[in-house]
Amino acid sequence: MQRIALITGATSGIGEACARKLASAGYRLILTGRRADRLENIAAQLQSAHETETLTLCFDVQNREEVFQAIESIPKTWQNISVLINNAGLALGRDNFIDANLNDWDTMIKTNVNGMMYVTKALLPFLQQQSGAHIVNIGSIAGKEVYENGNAYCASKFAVDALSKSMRIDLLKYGIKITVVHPGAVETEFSVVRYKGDQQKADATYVGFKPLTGDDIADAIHYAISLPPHVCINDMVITPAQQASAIHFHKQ
Ligand code: NDP
Ligand code: 8X3
Repeated sequence: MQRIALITGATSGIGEACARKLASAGYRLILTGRRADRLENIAAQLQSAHETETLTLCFDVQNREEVFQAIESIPKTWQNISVLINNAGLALGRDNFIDANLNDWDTMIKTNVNGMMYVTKALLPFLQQQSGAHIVNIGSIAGKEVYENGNAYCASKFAVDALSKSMRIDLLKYGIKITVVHPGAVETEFSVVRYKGDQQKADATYVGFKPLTGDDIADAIHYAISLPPHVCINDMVITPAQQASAIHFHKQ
């Protein structure tokens, strides 16, 4: 039987790459994000490339009611979800604590932390029914090390790390595997969002080294969710070969 995976933040970057990877591996996909047009485009592309069956759900992970309504609306034929990829997330700004914008802080915490918790909580009744269910959370190297001006983004990703450990313990008796993936620099729309549309600043992030791509992360996730039932990768930190920590790069 085809496995069903639900991917949050499938409209771009790592989430979209996961959708393409899992489509090529024969999954049925529930794709979520706020941009409905992008979801429909990607679904159409996957249908024509791999005959992938998709269900698209448009909601904001920050909004508890929207999350629960969307997930409760999943039709019966789509409820056998065995993989959840909690990927939706963002950074906003890179400001000193003293200058930081409070709305940016709220949005990061509400998206990266509350959003991940709401989606997971809403989906657990479905995941619990599946043997070998697997939750993959996208953390960050910023959730392993704090860097200057990283403040709330780092805190949100440290929370993803802590929640992943907590889920692994609480969900152990339900046989649900938890893997957390902590990428270093991946070239996606992440920096354009972080710098609020300043493309020059975004591009500068990746100058002098070869960043990861969404596909690199999707390949690692596919590996983790394809392992035999008795094997669980708990934690993966994946950086470009030219990156050794959140701030150490060998640029050329
Ligand atoms: P992108 O900006 O390319 O993609 C982010 C995705 O998250 C989009 O699909 C976006 O969809 C979705 N999203 C953001 N906010 C919300 C929301 N409120 N509700 C629903 N969906 C939302 O960035 P990446 O692919 O790089 O980021 C994916 C994850 O990887 C994030 O959690 C990020 O923190 C993490 N990460 C990224 C790294 C990088 O260097 N790129 C490194 C380490 C971690 P839409 O706008 O349509 O809602
Ligand atoms: C994204 C990586 O180092 O810009 O999570 O915070 S970093």
